[in-house]
Amino acid sequence: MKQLKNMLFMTALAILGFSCGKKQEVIPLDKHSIIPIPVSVAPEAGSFTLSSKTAIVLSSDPSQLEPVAEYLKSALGNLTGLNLSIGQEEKDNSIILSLDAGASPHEEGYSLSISDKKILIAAPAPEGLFYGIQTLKQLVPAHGGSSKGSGNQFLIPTGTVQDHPEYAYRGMMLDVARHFFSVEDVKKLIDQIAVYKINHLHLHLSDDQGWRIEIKSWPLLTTIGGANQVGGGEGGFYTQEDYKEIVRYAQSRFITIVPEIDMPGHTNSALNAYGILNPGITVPEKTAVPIDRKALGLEEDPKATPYHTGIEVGFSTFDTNNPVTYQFIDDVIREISEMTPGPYFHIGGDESHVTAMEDYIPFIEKAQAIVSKYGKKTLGWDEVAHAKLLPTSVAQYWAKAENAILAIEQGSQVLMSPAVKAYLDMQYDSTTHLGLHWAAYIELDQAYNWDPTELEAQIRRENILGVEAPLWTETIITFEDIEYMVFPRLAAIAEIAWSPKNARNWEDFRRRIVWHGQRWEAQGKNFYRSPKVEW
Ligand code: TNX
Repeated sequence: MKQLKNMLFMTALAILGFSCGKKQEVIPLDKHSIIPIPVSVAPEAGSFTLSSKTAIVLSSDPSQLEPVAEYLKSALGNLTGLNLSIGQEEKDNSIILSLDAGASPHEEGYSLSISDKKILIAAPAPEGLFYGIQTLKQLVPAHGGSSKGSGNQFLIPTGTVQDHPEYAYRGMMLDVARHFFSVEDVKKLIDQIAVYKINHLHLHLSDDQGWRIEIKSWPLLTTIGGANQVGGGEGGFYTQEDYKEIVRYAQSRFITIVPEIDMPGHTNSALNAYGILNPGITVPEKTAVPIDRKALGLEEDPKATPYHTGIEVGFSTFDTNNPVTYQFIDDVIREISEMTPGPYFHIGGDESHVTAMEDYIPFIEKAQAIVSKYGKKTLGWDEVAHAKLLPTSVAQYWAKAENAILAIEQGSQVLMSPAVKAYLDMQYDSTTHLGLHWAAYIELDQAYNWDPTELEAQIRRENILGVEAPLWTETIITFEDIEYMVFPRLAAIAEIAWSPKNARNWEDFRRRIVWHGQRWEAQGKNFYRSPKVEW
């Protein structure tokens, strides 16, 4: 009923807008629904008219500005149906993009100034312009899809926004190992999370059930190790070309790909392919499926393990005492690092329950040294803090605060992903048809109402690199499943990562998210209508 009323109201508004042209209602800038909430917003009385006459103007080095200008053009086109021109000549009714070192003291910051005659987005670097564009998109009164405008006029409130992120690392993780997701799905997700100024996408590329990235020097990893998933089935993998395509696409949205190869545990898919890496582990009998190597024209490999089609964890490990294991991880880390422009390589390191601690520690230290050798910094789940970490290494806090504190005592920073708050695979409540609940049920208010600096006295602001929300995919099969678990919670986590603590407020977030729900609905996104929100 409420939805019907809303629809009638919106239709009435739209008719009013179309027939009266300029008399459309403008929501003033201080009543905005911007997520993540900006550092400062100063409204003015008035509006800018976005129409087919609006031009996008590049006011500094066009080679640096063109890609963001093209993004802006296509984003505004999708929302409104307008086809804006891009040029270098400034006139009335322009959206000006300007690289300007003075626009913000922060390297990722931006300023957005909207007057009756022009919109100026200025930033010291292209990523700042991109973030300014995300903010501007949220001020456009059209949602795309069925709520696209029809070549008319769109009024944007005047005023200024000054903004920059709280944390340098604002991330999401997608587990493509339990279930595989196509390059197209990953690109769609990249577009959706870029809206919320997320700048890292961590890909969990290997686990017991599947190996998802081509390694040229160990080809069976994908032909054998990639051909399985939770529940059994064909699995899948990225060729190196696919991976490079994902990296390039992410770069165009100012998102850094963080590749993870989980080790020494969570490695059954590598042991499916190469028995030589196996110290003698087996797969839980209930979920083991034998592999027919003959059918693939391969020799028998008695030490190779069967597929694991279940979701139990902690039973697998590499043979940490065999030199071949280190040749193997050297090749894997080298090949992936060569394709990865970002600074991090994630070595996993979680839940290695069958690796003795005296084997685990030197293994992590050797893996860390190989990551350094290939020019990357090590990221690892919080257990890696048992080893001697380099100061450049980062521990990802998911389970144990004492591990995070161990890392901090060694001079490392931590990435905050507390499972009880930030895990996107946790059910919203006991009725959620997807997800797990071993850590908690996480409703939208619980995903929002926490701060990384308030969990433990010893984890202080300066120890925190940023925040990441992981999506494990034991129960997640389709892209619609991803959307359901990610939205709206990722918007909450993104605000924790971007916005200053004192600007955040649940009641206000709860109001602002409604507008996002309308846009998601117009775009056909399968999001969770949390009962905590009056959608
Ligand atoms: C724990 S979180 C895991 C994953 C599972 C996840 C399910 C972490 C570092 N390890 O292997 O997928 O729980 O919620």
